[in-house]
Amino acid sequence: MAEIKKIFVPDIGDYKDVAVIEVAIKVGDVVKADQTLITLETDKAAMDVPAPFEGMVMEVNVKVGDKVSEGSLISLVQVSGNVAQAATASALAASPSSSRLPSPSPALPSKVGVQIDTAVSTRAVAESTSSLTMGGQGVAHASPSIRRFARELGVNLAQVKGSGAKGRVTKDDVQNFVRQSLAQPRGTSGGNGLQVLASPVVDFAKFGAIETKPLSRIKKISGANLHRNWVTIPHVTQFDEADITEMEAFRKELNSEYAKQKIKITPLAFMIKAVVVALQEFPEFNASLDASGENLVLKKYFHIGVAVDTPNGLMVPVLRDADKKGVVQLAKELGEISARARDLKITAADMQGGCFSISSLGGIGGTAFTPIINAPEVAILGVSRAAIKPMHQGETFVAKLMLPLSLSYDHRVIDGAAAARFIVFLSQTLADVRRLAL
Ligand code: CAO
Repeated sequence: MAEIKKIFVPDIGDYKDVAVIEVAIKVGDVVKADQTLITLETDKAAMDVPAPFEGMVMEVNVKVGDKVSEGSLISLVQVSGNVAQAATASALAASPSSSRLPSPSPALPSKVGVQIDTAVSTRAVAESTSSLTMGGQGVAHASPSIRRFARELGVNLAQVKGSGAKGRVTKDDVQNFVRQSLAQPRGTSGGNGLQVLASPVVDFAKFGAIETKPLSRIKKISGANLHRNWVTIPHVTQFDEADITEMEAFRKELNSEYAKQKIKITPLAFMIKAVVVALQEFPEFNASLDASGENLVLKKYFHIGVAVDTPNGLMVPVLRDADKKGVVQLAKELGEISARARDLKITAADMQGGCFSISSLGGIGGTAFTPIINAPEVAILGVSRAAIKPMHQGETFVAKLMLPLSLSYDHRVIDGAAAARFIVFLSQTLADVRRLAL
């Protein structure tokens, strides 16, 4: 024998038109006595309205955002057989005109739901009032204050394991849940296939002697930026070699000429100038994505960042208006700004406003590397050590000084073909320094 009963909003004190902030049931759910049906929120507190008896939900008559008062209809619930007798014996006795319906299949609840009796409502309301102050959501049971606390922290209580009486979620449970979530590696995200394993925690001392040294402040800051850029920008690196045989001869001439002025002209000064010429030819490399990620901001100025290796870590000061300066002036400024970076005399402003960065490891060695883009820039040039190589020319091999270039670019903005054109243009410019004057 089954019976359809109405559940109304019980006595909620002096409150009227209270907002429904959560609906924890749907048609077809089997709810247990005391299980939360809905949560109401006044300006002072959140209140759960629990089911006064066990049964199957036939209709849900409220939705999130509705305003309800005492007596508003929440749901129609079918109470069947022994459950009804045990849970609501007195309600049945007081409702002689209750509809007695055959047990519906879950697929037909709405059909059955229209044949209800209004006379049971008062008793249902009275029963639900008794346990109004405590409630639960699905398997998560928690007091209104804990539910509010969890809501404020954005915690879905259904994911929190309760350690209190009868599995109720406590404040500690919510706090522990938040702690554990924060301890997860950054960048972890569910549902999009990108799952990052937590780094293994190893007791290195088990394997031999160790010493722990804190990272420098600069390393911590640059590390966080490098990590963000590495995981958020789809990088591709394009390689090439530039024939700088002539450039090197010219550089040496200039170098001896300016030695008395204590200006050291390294290949990097030529590189800065050549990069500016290439940026003028390919404006999408002198650009950034805007905050929406849907527009490219093209810059009409040419500020070039240069990675400087300092004892405290990597810094990238910016040489401004490189298009308006000659190679000698750029060499002079490069010497000054890298010295200031090494002496930690550089300011935050010195490192802002860059359009494109160059990272030169040519003074140290190596044949190629894959530099990380300095966001919000869209490309970076890595320079490795020049070496003399036999290059095929006409019918023979000729010794040439070849400079390895590595161009990393943001593939969201720059196509592979454009990157190849950029680096070929750059190589040609370096191979014929007269082009720097164009
Ligand atoms: N091929 C061959 N020789 C090169 C060269 C190259 N690509 N680049 C520089 N050299 C030579 C210079 O001519 C100089 O030779 P001399 O002492 O005989 O005159 C020597 O190498 C040292 O140059 P330098 O490193 O002092 O000067 P620079 O202008 O090339 O670089 C600076 C300046 C500040 C960029 C550099 O000192 C530096 O810090 N480089 C490291 C950048 C870095 O860490 N990048 C990695 C970032 S990503 O992790």
